[in-house]
Amino acid sequence: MTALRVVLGDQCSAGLSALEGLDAARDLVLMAEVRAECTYVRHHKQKIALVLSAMRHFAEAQEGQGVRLAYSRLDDPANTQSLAGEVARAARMHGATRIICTHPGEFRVLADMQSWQDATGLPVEIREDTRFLCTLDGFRDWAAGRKQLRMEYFYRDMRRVTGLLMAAPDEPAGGQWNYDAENRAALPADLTPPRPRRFAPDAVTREVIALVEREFPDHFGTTDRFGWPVTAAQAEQALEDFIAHRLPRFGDYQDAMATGEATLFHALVGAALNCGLLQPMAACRAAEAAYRRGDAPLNAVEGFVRQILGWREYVRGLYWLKMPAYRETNALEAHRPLPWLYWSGETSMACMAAAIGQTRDLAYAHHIQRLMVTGNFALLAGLAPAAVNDWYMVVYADAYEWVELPNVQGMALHADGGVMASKPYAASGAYINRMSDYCRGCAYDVKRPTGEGACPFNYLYWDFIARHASRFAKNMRMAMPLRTLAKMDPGKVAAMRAQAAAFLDALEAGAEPAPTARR
Ligand code: FAD
Ligand code: DLZ
Ligand code: SF4
Repeated sequence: MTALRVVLGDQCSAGLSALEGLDAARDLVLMAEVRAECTYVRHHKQKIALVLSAMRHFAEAQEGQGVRLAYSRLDDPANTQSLAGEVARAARMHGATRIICTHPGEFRVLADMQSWQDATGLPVEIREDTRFLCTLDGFRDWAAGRKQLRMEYFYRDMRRVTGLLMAAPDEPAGGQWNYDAENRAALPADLTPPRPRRFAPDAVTREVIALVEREFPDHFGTTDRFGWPVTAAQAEQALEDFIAHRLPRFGDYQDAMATGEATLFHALVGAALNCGLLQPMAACRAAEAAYRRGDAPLNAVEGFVRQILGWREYVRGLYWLKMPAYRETNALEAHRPLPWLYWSGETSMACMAAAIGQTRDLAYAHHIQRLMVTGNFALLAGLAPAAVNDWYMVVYADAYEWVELPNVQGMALHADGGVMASKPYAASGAYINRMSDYCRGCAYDVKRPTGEGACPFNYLYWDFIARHASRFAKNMRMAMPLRTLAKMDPGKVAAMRAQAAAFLDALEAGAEPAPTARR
């Protein structure tokens, strides 16, 4: 009996369920670099380099422990360049009698995996992905019979179940479940966030980067500033660096943005978590330990734990609960194509240029840039969800559909009609001005609602509210902007709406109208 144990590129974890009970003398672990996974969306070059480097390092570590490995390199002429092809080839070549996998992160890959039994004639066992803290059945049970699937209540249950940041079985540490209200400060001018630790590419990563530049030269992004952790040991160091230097202020400045500051006090651990180099419970426990030692305040630690124990688990549960229909939702009937500036970064909007520019260079933008800059623009402009999802899947090193789709479809675009968020995260330029210094260096004037040099986020915001006024009429949380709109001079509203249409039509035609001098 030879079990072929399949480890995917985002499953580089020693404790992976597919490896449980491995018989080192008989079993074989298959890892396959394949073109199909590198191109089903045209991932950022750094993402491909990260995944392939993590795979090669993981394979080397497994071999070091005496595990028999079948490893398909991307440039091996015999490589069939698909997961199904490589599974069938390895099963045949090594006389496998069964196949063992861990549940994948994407619906598309699960469907593929479910076809391997027929394709190979071998039994295929798909095991639960135990790296997540809530099982898929556990999430289904939680969701069953609820009218609303709000993250906050899921998160509280997860705190109770795991005991993370709990003073007693039903008593959260500090007496409050959520310190979000304390996490909304802008970055003071005299505070420079510490530079996050980055990892210079070793020989394996350099080889992979050369491969990526050769095989995928047209993919988005640059590899010059590649600094991602590519082993579990490096991921652990990245986490330690965050806990020691940025966690204490993570809470205060979680929503802040600043020119030239790509990371601020964020953890920069999403990419390592999502490809399996770092375990979510280890990250939460390390943050909790910093709180218990008195090294980090509760608003910071609770904020961080909420992102991982709450949001990360919640979006994964929601994805598997709602797919495949979730991907097709378009509640706001948004149909505009993605403007070219999302790829070029060439725009007079300083906030958009900053978010897209660093995304190209680092395959990273922090949450508020993703949600309130590029996401907010896409929402206000009525960009088609499919095109926006495609962009987010391409551009970030941490992008996998199970986490990308709910964040884009549910959180940023409100395309799911409110399953995830009770109101759209729509904001005018005033929000960006409050939370960042971008507007100070922008060619547009954030104080102007309309007319020459007006900030596009302003007229696009009111156009959005007016466009969806009847849809939002029953939503109590939208009452305030609707009241403000009703009190506005109809001539001003008409001017903003006309300017929004002209701006978007010009973007669609490929040219952003010149902002004209403001100062
Ligand atoms: P931190 O802000 O330091 O947070 C710590 C960790 O918490 C993250 O690494 C992540 O694992 C988790 N986390 C935080 N927020 C979320 C969230 N909303 N959903 C799930 N996990 C969360 N995250 C991805 O991992 N992959 C994506 O493809 C992705 N796409 C996004 C698209 C949009 C439009 C938005 C609004 C958010 C998206 N996020 C995504 C969530 C979040 O922005 C990133 O997890 C975060 O920016 C990663 O950087 P970090 O490690 O510095 O995170
Ligand atoms: C993202 C990715 C990339 C770029 N390449 C590979 C690969 O060559 N081989 C592989 O097994 N996995 C890869 N992955 C990760 C898969 O796409 C991932 O398993 C799915 O996105 C499901 O989460
Ligand atoms: Fe962005 Fe408007 Fe501010 Fe310019 S003025 S940075 S476009 S919010």
